[in-house]
Amino acid sequence: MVFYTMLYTGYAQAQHRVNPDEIKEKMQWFADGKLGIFIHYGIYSVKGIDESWSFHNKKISYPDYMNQLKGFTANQYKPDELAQLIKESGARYAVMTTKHHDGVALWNSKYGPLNVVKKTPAEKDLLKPLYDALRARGIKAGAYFSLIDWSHADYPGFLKDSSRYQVNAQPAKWAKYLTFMNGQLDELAKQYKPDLWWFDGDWEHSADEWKASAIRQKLLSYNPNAIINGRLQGFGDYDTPEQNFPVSRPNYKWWELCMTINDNWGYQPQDTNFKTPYEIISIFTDAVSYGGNLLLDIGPKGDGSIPPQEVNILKELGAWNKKNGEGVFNTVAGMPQGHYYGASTLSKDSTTVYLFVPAKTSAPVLVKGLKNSIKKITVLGSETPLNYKIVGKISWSAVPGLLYIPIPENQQDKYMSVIKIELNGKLDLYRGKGGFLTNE
Ligand code: JFZ
Repeated sequence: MVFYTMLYTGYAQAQHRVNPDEIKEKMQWFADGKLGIFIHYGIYSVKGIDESWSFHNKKISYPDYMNQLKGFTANQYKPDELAQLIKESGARYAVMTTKHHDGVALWNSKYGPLNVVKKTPAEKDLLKPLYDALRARGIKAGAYFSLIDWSHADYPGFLKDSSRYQVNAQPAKWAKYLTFMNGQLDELAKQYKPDLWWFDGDWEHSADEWKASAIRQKLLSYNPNAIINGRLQGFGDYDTPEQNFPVSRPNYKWWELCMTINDNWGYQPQDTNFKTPYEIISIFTDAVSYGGNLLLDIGPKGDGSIPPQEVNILKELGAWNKKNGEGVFNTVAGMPQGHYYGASTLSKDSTTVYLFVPAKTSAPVLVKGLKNSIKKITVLGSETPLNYKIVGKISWSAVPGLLYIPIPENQQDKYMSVIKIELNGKLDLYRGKGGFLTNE
């Protein structure tokens, strides 16, 4: 069992109450999986406005926001096709919004009337068929769940400048909310058995107020192998540096960058600021080289169809993964900075280094401080061994020479080439400051 009382100060907020040694086994698929697809689907896609925040921030009135219920048909929602697209992208897991801060549940919750089965023309459970379709393809199924429910009469928060009550003034009301919320979590746990819980909105209340420890314990009692993200006030298993790309390698053992494919989480027709496949691949490989995952978000339209630009990006990413995935999936974080000016990963047994080289390059790639002798160098997608040159090796010094690898143009990937360096033995790096007398 995981224990909660001890503070692991070396770890980030997200998992500072969880001992990483005790969750190692259940985290393995996540560590190996590297790529997840995040789906923000909800009534906000009808008008194409900010998910929940649009009424909270008073860009639209609450009644007008809720009017979107009437237009939410989901009549082009095709879970099998969506799961197939996710499979094609190369992703190993998917996280679906089961309920956003607006409180609209995407399943027929018996707790409260606000769900798409009871309140929208969609009149169907959107979760079950998607989770089934994902699992049929070996993709892990995750549930995004907002702890915040700005629509619920027993929830304190509502609009940005008005709330219903204060928790300490009305503890019984807050207890009622927690009963409701936990009821929904029980339903999700029993009916859909998520492999991963992606909580959101923990910032509105403390761990004590949420009873975060009890939530964690409860969910793990349903499924001890469920993974919990880092937004449960310290009771999660991994960290989520949202949108912000880390420049130095995060300390925590497991982390995931969640990122929109354009500028918004949900569908917004005016937002055509899509990231290019190259940008996404470079961000993805950079995250992986730092030991992290990418959770790439898409936003289906109100009718459930996926915008064609998003389909295209996922397919391009998938084609790249198909050719180059060996350097990404089931690998571990790459060499520390200073050896190669770019992203790298290692095979689990650390006898192979993968270098990520942006296309197109005419200059040879440089690796510094590699003590191992080299067995073979190839570009993923080709069997032909590459020539390489060791420069500046002084025969009587322990300091390794510089490895230069020219990449033939006809073997370069259109987005990002992956250079596979097979070593004799496990990776052994010279980390010294130069000089010729010592190894230091
Ligand atoms: C939250 C949601 O409010 C948002 O609508 C979306 O669902 C996203 C995935 O998560 O937004 C956040 C949450 C955390 C931070 C910023 C926005 N944060 O930690 O900086």
